[in-house]
Amino acid sequence: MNRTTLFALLKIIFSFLLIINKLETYAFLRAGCFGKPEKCLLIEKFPIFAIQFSVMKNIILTFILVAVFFGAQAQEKSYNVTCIAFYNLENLFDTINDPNINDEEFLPEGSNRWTGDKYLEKLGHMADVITQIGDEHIKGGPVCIGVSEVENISALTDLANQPKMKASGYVPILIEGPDRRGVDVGFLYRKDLFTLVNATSHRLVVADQPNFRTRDQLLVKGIILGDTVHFIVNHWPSRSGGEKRSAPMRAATAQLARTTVDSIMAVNPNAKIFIMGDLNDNPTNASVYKVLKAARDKETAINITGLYNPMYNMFKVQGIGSNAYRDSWSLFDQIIVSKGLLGDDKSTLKLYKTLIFNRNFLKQTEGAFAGYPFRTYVGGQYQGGYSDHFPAYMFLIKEK
Ligand SMILES: [Ca+2]
Ligand SMILES: [Ca+2]
Repeated sequence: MNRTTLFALLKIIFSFLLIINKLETYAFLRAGCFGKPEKCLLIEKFPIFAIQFSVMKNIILTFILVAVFFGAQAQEKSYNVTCIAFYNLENLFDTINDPNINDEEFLPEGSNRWTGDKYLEKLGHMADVITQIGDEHIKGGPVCIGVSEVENISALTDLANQPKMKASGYVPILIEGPDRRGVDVGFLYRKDLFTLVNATSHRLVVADQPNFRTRDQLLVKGIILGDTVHFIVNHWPSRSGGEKRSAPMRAATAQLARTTVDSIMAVNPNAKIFIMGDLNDNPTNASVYKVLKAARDKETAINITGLYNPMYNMFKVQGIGSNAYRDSWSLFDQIIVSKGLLGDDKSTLKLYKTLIFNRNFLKQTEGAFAGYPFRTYVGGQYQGGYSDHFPAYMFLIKEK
C-alpha cells in the first residue's frame, strides 16, 4: 500500500468513526438508550458516561491507526530501478563493401540500393527506439542493451554517435565472428551507469559440420549499482531450411550458452547472469526449455536449473510476441536470468519486470500485416521502418 492510498483510507475510517460516535452520543443522551442493556443501565444512572465512552473509544482507535500508519511508513523502502534490453536491429550494415563477407545486398549499387541517406535514416530510427526503451522508469535508454545483426564495430559506433545516443553516453562493443553475411551481436552501455570489466566472445564449433558458421556469443562482464553482472548476447541459427532441420544447430548453440553459464556458476552459484538475444526459437522450444534449461517458474530455477525464463508465460499464457514468423507471432527475443537475480532479498540487484517494447510507432499501420513490426524492407521494397523484431526489456531493482 502506498502512502496516498493509506492517507485516503485513514481519512475515510476517521470520518466514519466520528459520525458513528456523534450519532451514538446524541442518541444515548436524547432518548435514554438504544444500546446494550448494561450500557443503558449505566447511562440512565450516569449520563456523562455515554460521552466519556465515545471519547475513550476514539482515543484508543486513533492510537491504533497512528501505530499502523507509522508501521507502514517504516516498512516502505525505496529502490533504485534500472533497465536492460535486447534489440535485433535487422541488418545494420554500413554502405562500404567488405570483400571478406557477403554484404553485397547492402551497398549503394546493391539490390537494396543501400545509400548513405537510408543508412542515416536507419541509424536515427534505431537511436529513437533505444533511447525510449524503459522510459517508464529511466530516461535516456537502458543501462545496457544487447543487439544483433550489426555488420561491424564501425556501424555500431555510428549508432552510438547518433545525437540521442551520445547524450546518454553509450559505448559500443562488438567482436567480429565468422558469419557469412558478416553480421554480429554487439553491446551498448551507458558509461555513467555501467562499469565494464571485460568482454570476450564464444564460438560454436560443430565437429561433424566444419562448414557450419553462425554468430559468436558475446560475454560481457560489468558492474551495475555496485553488483557484478554477466551478459551473454546471442543470435542463434535461423530456421531457414525448416524449423526441424535447423533445430540441432540451435540446440548446439543453446548448449554453448549453458556451458558458459555453468562455468560462471561454478565460481559463484549466485552469479547474476542474463542470457539475452534473438534465439530463433520460442521459450517453449527444446533448445531453450530443455537444453539451456530456462525454467518457466522461479521455484524450478532456484532449486534445479539455475535459470528462469520470464518470457515463457508471457508467450504461452499471455500470447505476447516480439516477431511474426510465418504469419503468426513468435517470441524469439528473450531475456533469461540466473537464480542470483531472483528472491525477496532486494539488498542486491533483482528482477522486477520483463516486457516487450511494442509501441505503435514500431508497428505497420495498414494492410494484411497491420500490427506487425514495421520493417526497413519488405520483399526488397524500402519501407523506411525500424526492424522485423520488437525489443525485449527488463527492469531490475535494488534497495537504496
Ligand atoms: Ca559493408
Ligand atoms: Ca562482421
